[in-house]
Amino acid sequence: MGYPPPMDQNALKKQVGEAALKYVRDGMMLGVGTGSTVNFFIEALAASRIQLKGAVSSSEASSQRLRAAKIEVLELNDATTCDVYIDGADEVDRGLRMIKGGGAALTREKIVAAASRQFVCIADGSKLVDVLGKFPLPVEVIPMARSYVAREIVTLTGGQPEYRIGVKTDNGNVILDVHGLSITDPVKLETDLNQITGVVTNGIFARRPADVLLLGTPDGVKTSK
Ligand code: ABF
Repeated sequence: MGYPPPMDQNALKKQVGEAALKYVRDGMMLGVGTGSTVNFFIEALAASRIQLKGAVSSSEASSQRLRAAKIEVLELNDATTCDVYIDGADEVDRGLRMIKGGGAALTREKIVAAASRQFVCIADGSKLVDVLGKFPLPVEVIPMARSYVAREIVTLTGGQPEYRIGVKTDNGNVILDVHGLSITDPVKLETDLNQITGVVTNGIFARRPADVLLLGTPDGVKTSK
């Protein structure tokens, strides 16, 4: 084996989680997403001396971690807007459009992203793709509409929706993961899926893409804007 050993995925996530601190300043209202990369960011934030005005979180899991780090967590309705939103992705393309929702927090993530002035996406290099869709696309659905929405998704996309058994979102809904997509026009598919009655949100983040991507690679953090 060569030396130093190749960085594993967790080391790359940690690297970008720490790099994201550069976008955070004293007095900010910070939006915080969900997932293992964000957990590294929260860890770095907790160890920093940054004094936030407060944070808005996209999941109960992240809220707990923030509170454990003595960071005040506010409701978005009370915070109104966030200066910066830091979150991970399941896939991201070169136009900084993303698939998100592998952790089932897509609706709250999309709301906090929409209410934030700047979206900084943090991801390890394995998440960068030419065309979105290899990662099954999460769609949050009102429970009683599940099979109707699944049939409509097949007709609209030709993909195969799979019910994520045993998962309930923080909003009390269910998730369909759509397999077999090649998303060449993410803005259109994001819009079209939202027209199916019973869909709460879909995991394409293209209408509001990230503003900055911090990508963790063995050669260091690559920044795209
Ligand atoms: C969230 O966390 C999600 O939208 C996405 O599903 C996931 C990213 O995964 P991880 O950071 O754990 O690799 O941002």
